[in-house]
Amino acid sequence: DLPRDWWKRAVVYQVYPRSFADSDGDGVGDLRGVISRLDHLQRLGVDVLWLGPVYRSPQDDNGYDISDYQDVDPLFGTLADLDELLARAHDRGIRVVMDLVVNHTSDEHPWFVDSRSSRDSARRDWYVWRPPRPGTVGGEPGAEPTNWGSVFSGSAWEWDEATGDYYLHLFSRKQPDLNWQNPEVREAVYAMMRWWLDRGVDGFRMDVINLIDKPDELVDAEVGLGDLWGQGFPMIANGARVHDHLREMHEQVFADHPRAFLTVGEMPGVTAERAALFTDPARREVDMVFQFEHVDLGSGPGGKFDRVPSGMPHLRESLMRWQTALAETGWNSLYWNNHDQPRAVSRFGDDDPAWRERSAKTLGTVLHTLRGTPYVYQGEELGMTNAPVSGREDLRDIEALNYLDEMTAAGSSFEDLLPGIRAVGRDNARTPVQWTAGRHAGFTTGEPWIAVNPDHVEINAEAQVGVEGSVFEHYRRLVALRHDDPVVSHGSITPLAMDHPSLWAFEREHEGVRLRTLAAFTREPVPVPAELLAGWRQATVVLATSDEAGRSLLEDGVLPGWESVVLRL
Ligand code: TEU
Repeated sequence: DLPRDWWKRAVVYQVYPRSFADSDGDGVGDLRGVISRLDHLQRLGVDVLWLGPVYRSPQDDNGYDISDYQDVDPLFGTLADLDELLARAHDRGIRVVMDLVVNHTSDEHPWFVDSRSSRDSARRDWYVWRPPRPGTVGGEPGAEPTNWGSVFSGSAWEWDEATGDYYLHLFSRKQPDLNWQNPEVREAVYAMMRWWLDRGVDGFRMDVINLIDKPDELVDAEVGLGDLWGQGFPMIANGARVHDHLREMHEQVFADHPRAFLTVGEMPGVTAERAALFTDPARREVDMVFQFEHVDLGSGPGGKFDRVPSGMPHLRESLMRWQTALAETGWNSLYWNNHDQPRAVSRFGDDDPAWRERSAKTLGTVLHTLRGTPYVYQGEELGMTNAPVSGREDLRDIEALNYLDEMTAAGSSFEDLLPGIRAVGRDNARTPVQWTAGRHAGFTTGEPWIAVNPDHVEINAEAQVGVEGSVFEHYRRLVALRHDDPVVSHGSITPLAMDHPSLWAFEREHEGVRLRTLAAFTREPVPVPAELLAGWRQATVVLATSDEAGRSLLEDGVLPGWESVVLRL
């Protein structure tokens, strides 16, 4: 029998199926590919596999546009393959959490097809329909019910000529937003969730779940300087009724179930104060949330592709504030990257070949010794880097492609837009997992749907698994440490030296056991302030990025560049 909060000792591994492993040579990763690589996850020691969307989908947004919640897309395999994945993962003690994408469906989902068929459709109210702005002609520019832009460029409203109304789509026009105020919608979603739990699924990662509460009145948003559209997102995110819906979902889906689950809500724009409410166990909403504060650092006034400088102190300030805010009530999820974010080592570390391994390991050290449940995104455990994008033809992601088209139409040049795309484009993390140094990195025998990173000849699983000193072996130790040492899973957290420009340090404590993490976020050796080592010279080195780093810290009080050490007293 699992304790309800079993995930406090767990590490989650995120699989983005399209880019993980291809079993049939069509160039797209699939479920049998995932099954064939379960050894890798077991070797790493992770407890949970979060499987990105494999449901039936037109793939407008790589499966985040679902046309059948209760079937597998042929691109990825069959329901029988999924059942087998569940069984094989469970055999190895790995639980499986599925993506739950219910803020929106595909426009090809039968619910939407029905909804758009007529104003009198029984499902008309399942989506967010509005008439053209008063005094305008529907379908013409400016007639949209509000001035909101979609996350993927263009208006957030699509004109439906047949019925004369607009429907809301915060993401692509093939991702119409569901109306969660309609109880039938909620019932249908809960029934679908129960169906998956009965099939053996161990929980859900809930896509943009804090966007489900649309205000009753939708009004124009302020348009930023140089922006083409108003920002509807902040007007919608984190509505008060999200709490009600999540509580109802918990009651209807999870509460009376004999098994224990993991639920994590993806919540752009959530504050630490609200997250403490969402994750307060007494409120029975979700176990943890994915917050966006630390990955939104570096976004300028023009949005995510408009980059402004942001260094380690910013990142540390943000994450440590979240550590403190959720110290008493609630729980943090911890992540450096995922399928929407650039690669951790390229963004927060230093992917120059001379520093790549050290900084990748140091990022792992910090994340995995913080308080919360760590998530490893596929390839992060190998220190995979950003994709080398040089032309439009290298891109696959709807967000980047639409943005390029919209901005170039408005007069920007491709060359001016490229640095932003290179820095934070989502394709960075979507290149295939690098299994070997061989052809297409061992990902597929066919032509991959997106180019394999040429650095696979250096960075790949074969070169690292079981090899002392590799990024993989370091991650393996970090995962084991969380399982073995209650101070890592349950200890309190105290930030240290918060004004230091390049040293990230903190202490954990549990039942008299103390752990200190010291990490250098720079190429230069970092002399550690004496007070941080006072009383710690006799400490045990639990883990370090190299033997030399541990020795240098305890004997000379210096951390070599980009190295990190975890001490125990
Ligand atoms: O992402 C939600 C989200 O708001 C952002 O991460 C967004 O995708 C983008 O990166 C903003 O620049 C989730 C999924 O993780 C993402 O893959 C989907 O495209 C999106 O929802 C829609 O379902």
